Amino acid sequence: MVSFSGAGLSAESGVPTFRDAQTGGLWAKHDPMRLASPQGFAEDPQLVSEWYAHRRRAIAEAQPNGAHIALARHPEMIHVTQNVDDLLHRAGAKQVIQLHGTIAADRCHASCGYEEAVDMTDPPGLRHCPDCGDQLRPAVVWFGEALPSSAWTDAEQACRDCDVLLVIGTSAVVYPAAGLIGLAKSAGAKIVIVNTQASDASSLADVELLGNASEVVPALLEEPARPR
Ligand code: BJW
Ligand code: ZN
Repeated sequence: MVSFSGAGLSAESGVPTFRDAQTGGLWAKHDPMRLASPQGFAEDPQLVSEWYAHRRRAIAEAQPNGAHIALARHPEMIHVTQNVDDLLHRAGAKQVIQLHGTIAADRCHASCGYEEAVDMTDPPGLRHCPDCGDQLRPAVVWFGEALPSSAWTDAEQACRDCDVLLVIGTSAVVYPAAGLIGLAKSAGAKIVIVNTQASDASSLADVELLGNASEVVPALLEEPARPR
């Protein structure tokens, strides 16, 4: 079994999902789709930097929920995630593939190769690359940018090889990541979806379980009680 997760996995830890992020709060008037793009960064780097600082602090305060913990209890599982948070790692998961990078590091916007971990509790503001002088930016994948090639290759392999793809908390609208569900299905895997509502992947589901990830995933993965 391989898991393929999105923002819904971390929602109950208090990390807002991408497509619900506009409901209320300080950042309600800003479109996350715009902020998470090279165009948004070019237009207003200070705004994008402040948005990431806000999210980094929120993630630093968040704790893994029951779904992260249940997934991490299966060391044989590969976890392909679109999430940039570190909650699967903090739950103890070892095999995590982050398709959209990590919010826990900054990298050089000019792709000179410079990358450094950031303090999530006290995130830095705008800074320049010590190697080439370009701007540093979060080590995440923005719209229009290529996914890290080794993460993508490993994720494709995992999805081709699995018997069951457990799809958790994703709207399945962002590509190429969402295409992994169809890839797994074409390769013969059963598709099990956990989401609070129907998603763009619903038509591919062999089993669709509607509910909160923190309740459904532990119930699904827990060891059956042994007869005495
Ligand atoms: C619960 C729950 C609970 C809630 N329990 N469930 C037209 C067609 C196809 C593709 C394109 C197109 N036009 C443009 C594109 C390409 C574009 C794309 O896909 N756009 C679509 C929006 C149309 N893709 C790209 O640009 C990608 N790159 C690319 O294509 O490169 C080409 C290239 C090749 C070679 C060289 C150069 C370029 C890159 C995509 C990067 C996405 N990045 C983001 C931001 C990351 C950084 C950050 O976080 O700041 O990744 S966008 C955002 O969406 C984030 C997420 O990982 C991603 C997916 O969202 P996710 O996780 O599904 O979240 P939500 O909010 O959408 O859904 C949450 C779900 O949870 C919902 O279903 C809820 O119901 C559910 N839920 N609570 C269970 N408690
Ligand atoms: Zn650089």
